Amino acid sequence: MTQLSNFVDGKFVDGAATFDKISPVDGSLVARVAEADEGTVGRAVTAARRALTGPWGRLGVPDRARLLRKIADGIDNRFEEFVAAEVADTGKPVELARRIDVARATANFRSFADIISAAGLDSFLTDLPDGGQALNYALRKPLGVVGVIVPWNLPLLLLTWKVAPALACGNTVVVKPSEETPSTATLLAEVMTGAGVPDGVYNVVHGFGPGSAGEFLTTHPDVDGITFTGESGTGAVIMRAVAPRVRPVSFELGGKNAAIVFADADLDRAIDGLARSTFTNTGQVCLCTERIYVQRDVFDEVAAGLGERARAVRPGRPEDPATTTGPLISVRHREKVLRYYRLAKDTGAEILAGGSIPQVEPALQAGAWIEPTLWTGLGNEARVLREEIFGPVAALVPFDTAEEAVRLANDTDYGLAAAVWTRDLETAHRTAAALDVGMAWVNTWFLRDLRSPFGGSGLSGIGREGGEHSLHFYSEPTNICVRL
Ligand code: NAD
Ligand code: 6OD
Repeated sequence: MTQLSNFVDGKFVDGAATFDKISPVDGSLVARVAEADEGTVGRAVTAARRALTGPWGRLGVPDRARLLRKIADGIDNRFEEFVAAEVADTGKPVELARRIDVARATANFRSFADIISAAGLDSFLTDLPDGGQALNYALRKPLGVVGVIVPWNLPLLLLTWKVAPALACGNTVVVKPSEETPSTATLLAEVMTGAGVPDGVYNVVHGFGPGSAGEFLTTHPDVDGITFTGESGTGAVIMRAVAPRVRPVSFELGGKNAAIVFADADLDRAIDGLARSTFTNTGQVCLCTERIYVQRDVFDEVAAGLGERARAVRPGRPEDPATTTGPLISVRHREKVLRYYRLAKDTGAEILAGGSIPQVEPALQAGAWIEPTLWTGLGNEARVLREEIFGPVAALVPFDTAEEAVRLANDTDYGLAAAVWTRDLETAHRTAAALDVGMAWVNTWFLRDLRSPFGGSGLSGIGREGGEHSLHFYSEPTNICVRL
């Protein structure tokens, strides 16, 4: 059985208490994890503060970029170990972990090495009323000690999406991975050491939220900013925790994402895209579609095609090449998703596919398996169309005009992502621009250029990360004005 420790000031340290990480595949024990108490979190923050003024603080951009590339190489050298650790924690198919989670982790480090190397800063030559001039130029300074709190759905991808730009800008980090996925953040500590990242720059504290490492980190007086990905409700709690010290936050929160399918769309392509956007990672991606608005003329065709795709999803062991879906992250999360399945039925939904727990081999029955599910017959007033479920599930609703589709899609408290399926160029651009979301796709889903802004509005978050947008959060410019 694997034992996982906290990582503080370049050393692995245990805590007074431990907790068990349970496999969502079969209910077995994956790891016993050292929980960081308040003292351990405090020591991690102190180490991170000290490291800011040590050798790390004296590195210039080219040296930091070189280190980021070495970290990416270090992950690549142990690629299959990272895949195995991510799969053990989440139960996702091995192929998915290879193609998305671990591949994106290395891409995050390499791309932020490039982005910081190319980043400029403002400078202005100002003409003064007396005929003189002043030179204004801005310097980029790190924010300082950054608390990084991440969820369990794409653990290493989301962690490196924040740690890479934070280090690129010269910060030090204290990372709190999800209690459900402690493994890859811990493995990354070994890679950091191997790459030559100085002690105290990357620290990991394990534990839960309230009364545990999450709360100790967000309430610590010496943390300069918090970057958080997780539920909107947790974001609100963290906002209150940092408010007395007026610390900056970057929040990537929940979604209730819509897809709009126009009658002129390439329907095979749209159905394929909808199946991916609804069922990928067992629906546990913040960008997943949970509301599908379909133009009335093609509603039956799309419903039939997507229903077929839902029934074709194959649950099974992550390493089996025939497996196309893993379980949910935990039996506890499955209880939440099943509550929504029951609620939809009680609200009068027609069940197009799924709705319950699938048949799996006896050895997997203690796992968190769930059927991909589709509903019709409900409108936006139903709770299952308003609240984030975070499972492989969507409701299909018909519409007649483009205006109605946009109104329905925007009728939500969330504002993260949406997808538009159409062959008509004007419809595509007009609809995408009218959607109140941080990210809209046309005839695709999940495609990302790491330089583009990522984030949402409303309950979906505060701020944008990605490319230069990340640099804005992870650095503090100082403007210097020189009278010439
Ligand atoms: P969560 O909010 O329960 O937990 C996320 C992290 O916060 C975990 O590490 C957890 O231990 C910690 N945490 C919980 N309570 C805390 C507290 N009071 N103080 C400090 N830390 C605390 O979310 P989850 O269930 O792990 O992840 C699923 C959620 O994440 C979904 O809502 C999903 O939409 C969202 N998500 C959003 C994005 C995005 O980019 N917008 C990406 C992935 C996931
Ligand atoms: O692609 C990304 O960078 C990103 N942040 C994806 C988030 C997925 C949410 O679950």
